[in-house]
Amino acid sequence: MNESGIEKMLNENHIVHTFYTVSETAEKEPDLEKSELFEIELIVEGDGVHYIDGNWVPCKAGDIYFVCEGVPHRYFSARSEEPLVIRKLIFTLKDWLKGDAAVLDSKHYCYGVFDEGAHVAYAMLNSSMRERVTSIFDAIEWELEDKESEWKAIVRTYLVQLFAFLARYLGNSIKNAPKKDFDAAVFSAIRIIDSEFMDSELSLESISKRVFASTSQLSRNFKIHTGRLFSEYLREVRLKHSLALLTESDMSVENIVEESGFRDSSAFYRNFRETFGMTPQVYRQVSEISKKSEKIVNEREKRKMEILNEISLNVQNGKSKIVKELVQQAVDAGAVVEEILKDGLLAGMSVVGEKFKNNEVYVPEVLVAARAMSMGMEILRPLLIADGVKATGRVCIGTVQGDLHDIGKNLVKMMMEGKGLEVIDLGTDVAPETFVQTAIEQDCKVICCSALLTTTMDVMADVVKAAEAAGIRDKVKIMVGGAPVNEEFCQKIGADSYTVDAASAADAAVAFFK
Ligand code: B1M
Repeated sequence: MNESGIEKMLNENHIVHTFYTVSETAEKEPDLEKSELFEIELIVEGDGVHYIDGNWVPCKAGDIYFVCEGVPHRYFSARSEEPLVIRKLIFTLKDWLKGDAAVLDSKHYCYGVFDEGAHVAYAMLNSSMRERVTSIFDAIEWELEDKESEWKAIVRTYLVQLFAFLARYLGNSIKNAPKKDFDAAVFSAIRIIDSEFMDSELSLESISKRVFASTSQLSRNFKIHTGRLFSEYLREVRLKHSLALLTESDMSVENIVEESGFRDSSAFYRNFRETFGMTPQVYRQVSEISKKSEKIVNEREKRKMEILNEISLNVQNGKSKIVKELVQQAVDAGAVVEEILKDGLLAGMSVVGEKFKNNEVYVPEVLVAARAMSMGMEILRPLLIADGVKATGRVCIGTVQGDLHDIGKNLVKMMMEGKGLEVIDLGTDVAPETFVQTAIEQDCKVICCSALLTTTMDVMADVVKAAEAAGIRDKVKIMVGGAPVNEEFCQKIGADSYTVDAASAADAAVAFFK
């Protein structure tokens, strides 16, 4: 075989896939001399059974198999919905052995297994071994991606490494594997039931014969491995299928009985009623009603999302009046305040912010957007303020000196009021002394400072200093927040609390009064 042949073969056949046989591979690669062909297969995911040379061997992720050409073999997944994933490398031993990289020791190990006439050797790997094998496979794959120079020697080296590494674990040849494994019989029985349940003749007897087990063995092991009786499992599969037909088709009950493999209608009705506590007809009616109400809920949810999206768009376009109406509509459609804020108003504002940063919009557009957002927030205000909540404490809040951003500050204020706090709003551009003076005069236990500019956030440090200078530092808690502020900054300036958003600011303030 020439070099490009091997390259082609390795390249095309080194794939991750499920259920394949060597013979099929050989047919797909007519260039290869069949007797030269070998495979290494690593089970990457899943568990099930490997049927090889007349033997059933349970297999699981981490197992590795060497197989020579002409040995038909097949993998069965333990669960039909989770296929086994097998990484497979096909190569010719003859060609590989020709090169000097093929260290004799490792060659012997391979031959040893094949020469015994067992056709196959397998090694069970623990997780650390499995990791190594996987990494070797990865390395091979990686090498093949960029196979400019010396690729063949490198691939050989990896194979030698792999064989040398596995050699210690090759003791378990297939000859030592149990001839009939009852786990495998159970797995096979499950597969048969899953795919042939509509055959009303399917029974413990008929399946036992097919999986080479006696009825008592299969029945006992079925219970051990699945926790259920064979008959229970078969019944469940049939009922599951009938349920799907009842709810997803308009097939008559008589036809469903037939399609699901039940022997007759009375058996179906009896099983159905025992399991679901009602007749199939009633079940169908109930499911139609619940489908309808689900549809209504979905439509309502869809409409709600549409409104939130419209709110966002109208904030971006600065349409205050429309935003106000839409926020009311969102409330009426059952959206909660947090949703309206986050997915509607704030979503729109953050698009504006992004465009502002990129000079796609300018101050006037941002201002109208901000106004639209504030109008929307007005509708939410009464919803945030719980009825009859008595004020549990007094705080003062403001945006620091030099800073005119007040939307975030207003949101914090609203949330705090919603939690029953009395909030004195000092507005924007607030001097440090004003915060402190207000706290003294109005007996506020918490001072809340908001800042949106990196150039104004340092004013917060002045607020802390002013509180110290006025001798009230140990009597007030100072809370800071706003986009450029973070926990580290809070600690650096000696403030008491940083919170990332308005809701957590309100929680933190309430906690100070407990
Ligand atoms: Co100005 N602005 N802005 N702006 N503006 C920002 C902040 C900016 C990030 C835009 C950008 O470049 N992407 C940028 C700051 C850059 C920086 O310093 N790193 C910026 C700039 C540069 C400016 C000017 C300098 C622009 C100029 O004139 N060249 C100028 C400065 C004016 C001044 O203050 N002296 C300016 C002006 C304006 C407008 C007047 C046009 C308008 C403000 C209108 C108003 O507030 N009434 C405006 C707006 C609207 C923005 C953006 C687009 C939106 C801010 C906002 O309201 N967000 C903003 C970009 C952006 O953030 N994406 C931007 C929604 C609000 C709910 O969020 O305030 O962060 P926020 O509040 C959050 C949290 O931070 C937290 O809770 C809220 C969420 O629940 N939070 C606290 C806030 N305070 C808290 C206090 C707490 C706890 C949590 O405890 C006490």
